[in-house]
Amino acid sequence: MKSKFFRLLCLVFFVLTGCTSPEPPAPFGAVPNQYQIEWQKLEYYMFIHFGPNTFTDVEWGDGKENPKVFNPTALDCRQWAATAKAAGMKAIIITAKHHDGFCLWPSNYSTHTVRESAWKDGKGDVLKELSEACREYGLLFGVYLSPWDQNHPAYGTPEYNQIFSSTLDEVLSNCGHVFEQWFDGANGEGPNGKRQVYDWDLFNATVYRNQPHAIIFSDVGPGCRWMGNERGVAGETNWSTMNVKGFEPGIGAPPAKILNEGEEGGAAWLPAETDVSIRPGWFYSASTDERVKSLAHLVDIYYTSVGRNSNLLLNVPPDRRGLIHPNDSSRLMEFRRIIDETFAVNLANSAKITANHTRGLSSKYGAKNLIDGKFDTYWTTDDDQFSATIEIDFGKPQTFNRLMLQEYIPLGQRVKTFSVEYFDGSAWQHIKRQTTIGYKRILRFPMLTTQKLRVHIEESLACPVLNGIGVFKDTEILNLNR
Ligand code: FUL
Repeated sequence: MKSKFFRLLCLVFFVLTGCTSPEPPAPFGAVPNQYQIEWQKLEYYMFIHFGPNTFTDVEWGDGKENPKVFNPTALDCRQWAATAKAAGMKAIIITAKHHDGFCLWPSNYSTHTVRESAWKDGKGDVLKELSEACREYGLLFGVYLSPWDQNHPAYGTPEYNQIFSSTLDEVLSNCGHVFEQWFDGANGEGPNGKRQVYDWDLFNATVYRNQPHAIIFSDVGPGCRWMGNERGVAGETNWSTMNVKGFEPGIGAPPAKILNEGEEGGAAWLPAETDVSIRPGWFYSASTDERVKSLAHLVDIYYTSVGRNSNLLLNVPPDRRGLIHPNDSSRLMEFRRIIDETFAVNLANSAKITANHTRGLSSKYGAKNLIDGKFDTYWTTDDDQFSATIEIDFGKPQTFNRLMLQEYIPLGQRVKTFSVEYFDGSAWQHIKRQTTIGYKRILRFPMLTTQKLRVHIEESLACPVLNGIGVFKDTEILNLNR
């Protein structure tokens, strides 16, 4: 009785004072599905290129190689998983079948597989071992399969599309949960000199039939998109939206600039994934043992991928023993240390954070949500407010050189341009003007000491919705202050 009365009183109070929170903003444009949101949060994971090429020192085998060359002497997928985990990665994607057609599992649809190899007397199955190792280490498991197959006799005939679809069925029904299906769009000639007309609708349908939640990677998705180069450099402007109508993976793909930058207002939600190798090639070669990317280069790639609204798929190719070489693993550990140290302390967390516009003046949408560490709470403005300023007052001078911003992507990507300023004691000084934020944007600038920082959202396609802000000082170990 008492509580009923209390509730009534509250209602009267809210109606009289108009204190009820306004509705959240409506989603804007193309938005991610639940699985694309979860995928985006992975941020950083491992690519593994492994197969006959590892043993023949080529990047593209021609499908005529003797399958017996595949013979790792100490293959240990648990070592790969342990390395990925220790590097801070969340998943592993492996080349189950590369352009040479060789299958890392004993496929019923090919005679060019581990079964025909010398490894474990033909009784081995790399996919089984790796998917189990990923489960053991709490990593997600994904597969790369190239439709281009230089070994299969049916390649180049309509029959091959069915064979490739059955091959997908086999892999995707045998390895437990597969978080990502990586489709290489390459389309060269097969053993009979013919190219294949790929049936992408059939391939995608096969993936979804087996793994309804998988993110399908290709030049045009439908889950995520190739970012347009293999150097690890996503566009400074990077929309997670793109128009895919009329395009196909491979030769029919959109121009590299569009893949790199996405398209403002694009009809599909198609976030970028950055694939890049830690070595000059995708496959292991002893000749590149001393050419593992430098720590500074890897850190730079982190900022030009994860820091530019893209996931990072970093290739770490196992050697002929079937182990990740110490030159690669030690570099990964150094890399993780730098990233962990840089982002350990968010100076904004202990600051006073305010905004000149807040939706319905409601604390539910207040600027404090930017530093509460929660994904689903955000700061936003009224529907007709497309620009706003967020101010961070540290209360005392702080020294930093990184700023992280995050948009709440379940409601779409909105911010088009923004600028950043700091207070030098008497006036506001310009630091940077930039385009697009997306799931995560990290700006680098010369170290500065100031008590106040502000971010102007200058142009947004709809009212801005941000759920995170971070201010960091990078570790000075590397002197990467740029
Ligand atoms: C490309 C392939 O041709 C390369 O060998 C590599 O697998 C890369 C990730 O994709 O299309």
